Amino acid sequence: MKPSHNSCEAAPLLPKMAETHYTPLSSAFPFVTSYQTGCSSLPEISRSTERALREGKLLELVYGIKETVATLFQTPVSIFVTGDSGNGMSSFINALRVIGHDEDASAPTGVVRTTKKRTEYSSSRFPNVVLWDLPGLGATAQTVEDYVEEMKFSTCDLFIIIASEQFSSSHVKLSKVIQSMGKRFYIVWTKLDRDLSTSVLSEVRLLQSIQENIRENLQKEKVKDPPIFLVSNLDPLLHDFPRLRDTLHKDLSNIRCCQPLKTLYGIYEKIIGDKVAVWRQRIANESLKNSLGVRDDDDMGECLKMYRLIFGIDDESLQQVAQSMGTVVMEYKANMKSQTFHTLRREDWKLRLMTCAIVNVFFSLFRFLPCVCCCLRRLRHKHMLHLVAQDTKNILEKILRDSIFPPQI
Ligand SMILES: Nc1nc2c(ncn2[C@@H]2O[C@H](COP(=O)(O)OP(=O)(O)OP(=O)(O)O)[C@@H](O)[C@H]2O)c(=O)[nH]1
Ligand SMILES: [Mg+2]
Repeated sequence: MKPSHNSCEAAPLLPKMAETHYTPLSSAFPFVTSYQTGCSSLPEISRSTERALREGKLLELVYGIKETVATLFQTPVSIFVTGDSGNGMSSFINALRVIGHDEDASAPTGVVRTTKKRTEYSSSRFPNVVLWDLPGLGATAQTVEDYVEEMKFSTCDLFIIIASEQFSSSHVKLSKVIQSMGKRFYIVWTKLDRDLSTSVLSEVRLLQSIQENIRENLQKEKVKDPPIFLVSNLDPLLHDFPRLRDTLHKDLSNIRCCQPLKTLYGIYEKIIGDKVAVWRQRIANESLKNSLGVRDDDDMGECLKMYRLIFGIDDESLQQVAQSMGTVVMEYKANMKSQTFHTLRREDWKLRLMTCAIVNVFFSLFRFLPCVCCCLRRLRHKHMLHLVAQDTKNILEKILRDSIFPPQI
């Protein structure tokens, strides 16, 4: 008999998109890098996942999460490419798009000051991303504050600061301002081909000294370590370009998904909390045999199976989830305490204590005192319920993480 879920029904927790407010990122969703993003909307589809979770239908929940993530992946993202004039910003945009400087769609480049107003570019390699080529900072007498205002830095999701020849005070100031806005940024050192051809140092030593110089300058102004990439715009597939593209793809996923999915995880935690509260009431007030649908409410192994079924983390559901996520079930079971009653006891000292031999003897001795036995039974059940709920949260967190970055098997 499947346990009833009716009493767990509640109104949807997710407000309409326009009404949704999101808290800043925190360690509550540990898999994401903590930085502010421009994207914060959660598609309506995610509402269906709330219902699935309430009903303990994990596979339906996975489908909903996948649809949600697919929609979030289409969120437009703005990347600003900034730096001192002549550092190679426009050339970098062309290199990132892997197009030649003489192609029609390329950003104009030149030895004299070339980019005079913000211009947007796109690339099929980064769908729904706008790459903004900005006029260089050093070209005018304006302050960094005026530049930030004029270029509309607040509308940007991720910044790429371009430097070459020297890491100047303008680069440090830009880094500081962007850090204070809580936004993600990279430092990209260009014209590495020139450095390599003119330097007396070995290649390894030269790369090290450029990185160290950038880090020292930033540390003096208390700017935390951003990712640093050393490239030549003449070789868009060499040096740090592959690593840069990789990092960018990961950060784009984070920018688009982390805030909404963190919100979703918060909602799931609340639903699980509500479900636990309902079942605690049942444990306190009802006959467990009836509400759980078990033959013997002292058979902890059988009861555990029913609790796992209630939360949708039974073996069959986990198998289906793993299949749908394109991975093996052990991925989801590996860190799960409640695989069996034996593993749960092994992992949890409180449950071990509640079900140890002495307590069991006490249990059989006081069989004629139903109040005492009933009290102990309820304690055991409430604790087991709590442990299964905790496993459910961990599994949900993994599903959310895997839906952004699929596990490699
Ligand atoms: N050797 C070499 N030259 C580069 C590289 N990147 C850019 N350049 C050259 O540097 C000059 C300036 O490049 P741009 O991309 O126009 O620089 P920018 O920062 O956009 O400059 P403005 O638009 O004028 O502010 C051009 O002559 C480019 O060909 C590079 O990686 N290696
Ligand atoms: Mg330019």
